[in-house]
Amino acid sequence: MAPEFPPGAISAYFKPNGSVDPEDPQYVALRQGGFKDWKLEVGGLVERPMKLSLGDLRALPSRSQITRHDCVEGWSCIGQWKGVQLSTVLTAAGLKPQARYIAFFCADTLEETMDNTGRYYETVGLIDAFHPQTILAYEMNYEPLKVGHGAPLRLRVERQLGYKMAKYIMRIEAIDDFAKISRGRGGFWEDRGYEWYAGI
Ligand SMILES: Nc1nc2c(c(=O)[nH]1)N[C@H]1C(S)=C(S)[C@@H](COP(=O)(O)O)O[C@H]1N2
Ligand SMILES: [Mo]
Repeated sequence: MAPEFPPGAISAYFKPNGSVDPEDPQYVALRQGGFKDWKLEVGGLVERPMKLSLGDLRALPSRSQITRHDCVEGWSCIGQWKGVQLSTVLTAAGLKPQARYIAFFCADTLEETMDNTGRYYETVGLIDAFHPQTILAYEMNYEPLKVGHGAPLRLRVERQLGYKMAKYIMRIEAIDDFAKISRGRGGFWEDRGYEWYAGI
């Protein structure tokens, strides 16, 4: 387990990093509607593909944790996060036996590229996906997740570096291989040289 902290340890300021206000028109429309029409798509190598609203996610059992976020750039902040354990959603969807990774596809484009690989995405292995502290967070510091931190839903993978924790999640897919996604190294920053396994 990653260390957890008491409420008094929560950082007064938590730095928003990377994308902080996605411009994708579909995302902008959902944000303007207070994310009422947003739905998390769960698909790929699953028995029961699903679409879950924020209300659906909030109705599932939740986990709250106060943890330290470490960015590869060299800064850290402690925050409270609440959400649904990823394992709960994956168990509901039912992974097919070929599934080896979970991919997260995000609403934001960090870089305009010739080959359209600027969209943020991430992948984690099944051990991290089913870890008890791996949650799909809709709350931060006891408030609904703000846009700067990935509203309406972002991943927390507490034993890894910040870039694994995809913000603005639109779709989750169970996959057998990430070689065919984008530039093939398992994440936006991995495609630009960072390690796929970002364990702390
Ligand atoms: N979709 C998306 N997720 C992302 C990023 C991003 O730019 N876009 N940046 C990553 C990086 S490098 C870090 S450190 C954290 C920052 O989370 P924060 O904005 O809540 O501090 O989000 C990660 N997840
Ligand atoms: Mo980061």
